[in-house]
Amino acid sequence: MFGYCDAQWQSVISPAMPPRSIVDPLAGGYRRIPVIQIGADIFCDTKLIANELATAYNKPELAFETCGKDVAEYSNYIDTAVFMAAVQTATPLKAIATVFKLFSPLYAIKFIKDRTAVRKTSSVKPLGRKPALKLIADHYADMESKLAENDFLFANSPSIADFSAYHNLWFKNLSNGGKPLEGQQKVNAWFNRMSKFGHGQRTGATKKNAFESAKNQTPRDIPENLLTTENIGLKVEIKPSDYAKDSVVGVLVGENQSCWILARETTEFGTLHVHFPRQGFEIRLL
Ligand SMILES: N[C@@H](CCC(=O)N[C@@H](CS)C(=O)NCC(=O)O)C(=O)O
Repeated sequence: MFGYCDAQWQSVISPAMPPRSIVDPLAGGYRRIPVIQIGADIFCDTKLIANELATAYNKPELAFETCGKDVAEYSNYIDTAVFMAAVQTATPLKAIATVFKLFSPLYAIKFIKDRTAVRKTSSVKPLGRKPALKLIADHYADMESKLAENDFLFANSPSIADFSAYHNLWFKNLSNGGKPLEGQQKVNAWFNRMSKFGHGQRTGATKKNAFESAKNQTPRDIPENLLTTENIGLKVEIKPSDYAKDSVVGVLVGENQSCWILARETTEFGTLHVHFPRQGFEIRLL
């Protein structure tokens, strides 16, 4: 998406599992990747990241509210059902072998322990490998038929649905050495087209850069229409409702039908605003 927008951005690499010394102090407990930071505002989950890009680069096709109902539903299906199926398609042995190939033996063991704990607290019922393989095969077949009509899934230019679909295939390619799909030529050609967007104007950044930016800026103003509900000002916790459900505590300072904004007071950075989409997340009054 950053490439498609030709966005200027800075990348901070985080370890594959917590503790994540850069993200943790900023996001305040939300453990999932990716997040983006714009000064003292932290945006959790791809949905909100896409919204920020859509607004900053005038790409309504990337935002859930403006991409159209079919696109939003398809993208959401891929980000939930297809993503969960995709991670179940490897045999346990192959998954373990990949982890040991990527990490040192000690880190690999810690990583497997971490993911086992995430799985135990997950509310997503595992499909099982066979049904997962079938769901993925059906998904590729569906993409192939969509791509018979257009260069991208819903039109001749991409939308958020294409980026949702792309990351699953990217993940698959990573673990199978980039072998093209058999019998899905249009999906393979689309994958190459998508890859060409690249990553935009990316430069590397350090923990120091990220922390200074949070410290030296104040959160941006909250639009009036997010300030109208009776929950504003209450202490709450927000967490994902599916898996990796670590929560963030703060004061609710913004709310509408699609997002929540939490204020966190920190000694290190002053006030930070952490933004969450409502879809896939839950809130609890404290
Ligand atoms: N709906 C989230 C999903 C993010 C997600 O599941 N990220 C994985 C890595 S790809 C994760 O953070 N897993 C737990 C962890 O690594 O701590 C989004 O789109 O941002």
